[in-house]
Amino acid sequence: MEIDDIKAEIKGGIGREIFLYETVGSTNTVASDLAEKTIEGAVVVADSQQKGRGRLGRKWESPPGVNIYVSIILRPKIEPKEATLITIMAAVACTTALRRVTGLHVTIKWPNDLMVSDKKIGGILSELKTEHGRIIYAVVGIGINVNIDIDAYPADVQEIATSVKNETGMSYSREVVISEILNEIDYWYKILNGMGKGILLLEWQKLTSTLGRKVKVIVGKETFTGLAESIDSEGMLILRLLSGMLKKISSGDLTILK
Ligand code: BT5
Repeated sequence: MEIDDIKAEIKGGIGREIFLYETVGSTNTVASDLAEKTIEGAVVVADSQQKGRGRLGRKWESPPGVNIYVSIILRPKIEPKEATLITIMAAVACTTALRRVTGLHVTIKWPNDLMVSDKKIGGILSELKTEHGRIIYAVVGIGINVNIDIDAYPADVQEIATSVKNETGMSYSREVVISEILNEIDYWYKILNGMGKGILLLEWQKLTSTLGRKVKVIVGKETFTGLAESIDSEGMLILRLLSGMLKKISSGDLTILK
């Protein structure tokens, strides 16, 4: 990975500072450690991760030489209860960038999955530090399967995952994909921080494959089934339960039912 090839294409504040590592535990952990010592928009990139993380302590497969593992340090001017909007913002940015570079019909599965057809091509892990009810910083971690041959993953991940190479038959420059993502985040982050929450949510609705579908959402020990009607102004999913009642869900594991 060539840091100069990424930097040459950076247009705004996101990625003005880039920390590149051969390998780390998790780029999110490195970014959290740096967050209060560096500028907003600083980015951690690693070629591989030893302890790549998904949500709820799940493992993120992070082999070297083929994929994207980046974390971005932000200080969003939003309330902690709106934190899902950070993931919504990153998902819109990644989907737009991936569609443009690869031509693939990437869609967003609420809340944090990047999908091609019904396979996961990437995921987002947003983590927050809050104090006295305010966000001190947010770290947005992005993992994208670019040039990996999916057969190289364990069987359970092979079943649910895909990569840009698996879908297109071609290899792509990770530097190009990273710089496009960072430039899109620069664009959408300004909108989120400005008065543009409504614009962001509208764009998300255009790019999601979740709304209007019958879904199952697992939240801790509970499972809810219903129609995914909309997301609210905080990024919460609004589900029309079979009983006809509405249920707001702030995060969970969502499966689209046939
Ligand atoms: C996610 O979690 O999808 C968030 C993934 C975020 C990864 C990035 S990489 C850079 C940064 N540093 C980190 O340590 N993390 C972030 P979740 O929705 O919980 O999905 C996790 C599940 O996805 C796992 O339990 C597997 O089933 C599956 N999975 C694991 N590795 C995968 C991969 N490489 N591609 C697709 N699916 C994968």
